[in-house]
Amino acid sequence: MRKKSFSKISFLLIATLLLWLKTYIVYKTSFDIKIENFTQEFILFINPLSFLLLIFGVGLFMKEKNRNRYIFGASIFVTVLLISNMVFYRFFNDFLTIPVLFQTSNMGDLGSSITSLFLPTDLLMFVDLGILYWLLKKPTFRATTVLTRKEKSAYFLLVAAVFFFNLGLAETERPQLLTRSFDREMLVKNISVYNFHIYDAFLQSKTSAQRALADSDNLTEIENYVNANRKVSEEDLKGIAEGRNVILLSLESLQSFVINEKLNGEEITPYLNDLINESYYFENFYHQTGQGKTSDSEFIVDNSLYPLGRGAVFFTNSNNEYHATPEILKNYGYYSTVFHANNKSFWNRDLIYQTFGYDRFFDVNDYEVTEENSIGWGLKDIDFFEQSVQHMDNLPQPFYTRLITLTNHFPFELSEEDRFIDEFDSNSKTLNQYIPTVRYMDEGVKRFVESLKETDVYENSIIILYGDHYGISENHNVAMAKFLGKEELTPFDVVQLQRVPFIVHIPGVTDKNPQTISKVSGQIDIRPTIMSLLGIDTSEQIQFGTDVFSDDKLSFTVLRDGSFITENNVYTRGICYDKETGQPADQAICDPYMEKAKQELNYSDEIIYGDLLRFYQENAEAETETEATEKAEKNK
Ligand code: GP9
Ligand code: MN
Repeated sequence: MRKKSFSKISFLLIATLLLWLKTYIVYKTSFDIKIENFTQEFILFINPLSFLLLIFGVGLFMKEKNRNRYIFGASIFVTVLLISNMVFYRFFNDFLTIPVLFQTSNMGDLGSSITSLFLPTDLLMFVDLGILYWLLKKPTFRATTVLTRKEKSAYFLLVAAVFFFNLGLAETERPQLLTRSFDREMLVKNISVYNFHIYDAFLQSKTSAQRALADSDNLTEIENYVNANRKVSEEDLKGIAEGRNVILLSLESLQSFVINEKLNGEEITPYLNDLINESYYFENFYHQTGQGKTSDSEFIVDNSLYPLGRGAVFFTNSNNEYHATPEILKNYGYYSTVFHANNKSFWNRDLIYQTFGYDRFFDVNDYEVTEENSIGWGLKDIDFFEQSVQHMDNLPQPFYTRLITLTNHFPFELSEEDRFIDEFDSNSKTLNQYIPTVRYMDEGVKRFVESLKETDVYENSIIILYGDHYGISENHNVAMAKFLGKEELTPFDVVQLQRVPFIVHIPGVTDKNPQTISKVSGQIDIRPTIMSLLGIDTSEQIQFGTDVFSDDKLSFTVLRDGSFITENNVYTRGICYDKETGQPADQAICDPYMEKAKQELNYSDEIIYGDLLRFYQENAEAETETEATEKAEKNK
């Protein structure tokens, strides 16, 4: 655009500049956004620009007189949005979302203190508006001429260019930013607080529409399906752990191929191998996560529903009605917590844990995190476990808790002093480094269980360990083939690599009679198994899994991409494989399970998209309130 064009929009440009600087100053002074390098700082700096140019640019379609007034009005709007986030952040250490605005419990906390959250320095937020108002009155800035069509097109092309430049840069820093790794801080850091609100509004309207179209009839059919597939047989272990604490260890990126495996003569998971000899170990257990990775595994474990095929359900449907394990266990006197030394808003955990009925989330702020005890994603596992045990000692019992490890996370970084085993030697740095970080996590688990044994918690608990999802993606198939001593990996091998360890350790029970169980199962079965061990009847709950100790449990599980595994076969990418040979088998063998696999995923999706559990009648519960209260009394 030529000089003349610029003078036509000088008021717009000044407004943009002022709001841009103001936003950046707010970023640096009011929010705690972690910056790791210069590129990230640069992204943070430029990210408000595209939105500001866009919102002010709407004014270019207005008549001369209205244009600058509109821009001034928009500046007020943007300022109010910014102040709202500042004030909200002061209290919750988080950014505003639409669901949160309607979450009464959150707002109740704010309540009367809202006025005290304003600081005198907040008045500085209006300084630029004062300047703009003054300029608005000045004849020099009066927008007298309209922009030509060409000039307008050039303007919006420039806005788009700025936006895509920003997004492109952000994607290199944080791949799959919008679909996979979701964290509000990460989004604000990369695409600006404003574009984050647009994204939030878009998702909100999508879920609202899907919810509005659903009714209770949709649930009846699903209930019939779930009831028809329910296994009701009594089995030995039912109620064996009644009243005990439940300690779940979510082991980051741990796959089964490292279990009982050696590198250069050294065991990769020496402690887990020992623990397996005192536990029930499931060698054909699969993760069922999608894009939501760790959060998806948490969702499955707490609900026995499948995660979504796209996006992370923790984020897309956090306001749904669920009947998660903490909520059910509350009736039995249980106190529920999660321990995870990361940002509480990562994967929207802070909000969805409330929805699930957790009593307490020990997030990064509950831990002593220093330069020395951190690596990669944050607090090292050994320190995490050490500090968690201290918190755990003070929990009211019985409790239901999950500890989520972090060190064995891509890119699998480790400091020299924590390397207890060699790296693997292949063309994949990822797989090479994975081995020592797995070994380190194994050491963390060992110390955790050992220090637990020193408290009175151990004897009165059951410990359940599982891998949350794969750690080595298909991009490393060549290196993986080398590790497994195979020529190359077929789709069959890739499915078999989705096996993650599942270990059930019941002190006083499994140490006397350890077992390795080959039946096919998956994360979806964890909740029904826990409930059965605790002797809690969930026969009226809508869940897709089955107690793995039930004799009637089918040797079958379905992965989120529609692949499924049976006793003798693996079905993936349209081919039915024979497990024994790894070769394609007659399609007809897989046929009987095809419909079931599809139906399970579809029904689960329907429940989530339609928020169908809100229609579910809890009064049909098998155990009456009084029975539950009696048990709760006994558990105390
Ligand atoms: C983040 C941790 C890792 O808090 O759970 O998440 P992931 O990337 O594995 O889903
Ligand atoms: Mn994970």
